[in-house]
Amino acid sequence: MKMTFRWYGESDPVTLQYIRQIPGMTGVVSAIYDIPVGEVWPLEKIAELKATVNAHGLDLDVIESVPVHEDIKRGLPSRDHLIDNYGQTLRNLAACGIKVVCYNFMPVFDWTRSTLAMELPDGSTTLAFDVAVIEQANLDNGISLPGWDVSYEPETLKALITEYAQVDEATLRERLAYFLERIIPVARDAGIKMALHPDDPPRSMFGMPRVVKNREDLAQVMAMVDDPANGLTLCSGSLGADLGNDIPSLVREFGSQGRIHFAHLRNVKVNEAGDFHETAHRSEDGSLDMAEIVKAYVETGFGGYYRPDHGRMIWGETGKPGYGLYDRALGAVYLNGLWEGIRKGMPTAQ
Ligand SMILES: [Mn+2]
Repeated sequence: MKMTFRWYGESDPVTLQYIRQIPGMTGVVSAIYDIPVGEVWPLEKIAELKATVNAHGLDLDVIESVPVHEDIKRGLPSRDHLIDNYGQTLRNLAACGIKVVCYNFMPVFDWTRSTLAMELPDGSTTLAFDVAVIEQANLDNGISLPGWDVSYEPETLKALITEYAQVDEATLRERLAYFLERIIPVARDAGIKMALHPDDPPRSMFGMPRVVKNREDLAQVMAMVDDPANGLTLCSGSLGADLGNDIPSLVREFGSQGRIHFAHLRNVKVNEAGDFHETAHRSEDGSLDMAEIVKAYVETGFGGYYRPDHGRMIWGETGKPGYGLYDRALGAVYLNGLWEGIRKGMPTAQ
């Protein structure tokens, strides 16, 4: 398996040089951020990004993410053209040597938190989700979410959420199937593995449907197009925000089928009500047993890409919430240790 780190491009305060200095780091996952969603990513821009990353001694094999245009999730007639564009983007990525594309199929918000800077007892800050705070926000008193305030005009957002609230899970699932039936053959022919990221958090909000939130959902998506190119980004922190999701068991089930192409590894502290906050990666700090998760990857012979996921803000660092350098680097080193310890304890495993 290959350890990677998310990098937000030239504007990211975490530089490629710093990332390369993290022990065991082989590459970054990144994206083209200045092309409007739905347009084809030009070959030259992808090649330029790849060359920049390679020049720092790192690989760029994984794209996170190529966003799915909202019209595809809304099932509008414009989706056919947008799916064609998505396919062309995949061909261009493949031409530049990209192997895996992460994406998600969440309506409107591709992650939701009630705060981006909850203070922990040690003075670090972290992203958190408080069910009551989210449920208080509704269309009548206005929905304003940290991290999303500038993404939509209030009226546009209200109309979009109202529309989705009429859509049931079965319908959203049909729209995902429509997308996959057209995109997976393109990905397969191009040599790209598609890796669907689960819903973050894995629950319905504001009456909108969610279809990638538990084992049953994942199995349904895999069956929509039964092809190894139709795979998963198994995000422990997203799925782990529902205590009913058994992450090691999901890794074993979908990993043994060769359907996990990208692993996000992070820990969350969750309570029975569904409130959670993100913690350091260590098992003792959160609700997930990270050693059991890594063990499941080792035992299923996982050979794909993985990365430490969000980190807290520590040591006075400022920057993009969840994506500072220090705590993610600590997470990477911790994961390296788990991986080495577990592998060496099992001489027959890869
Ligand atoms: Mn994730």
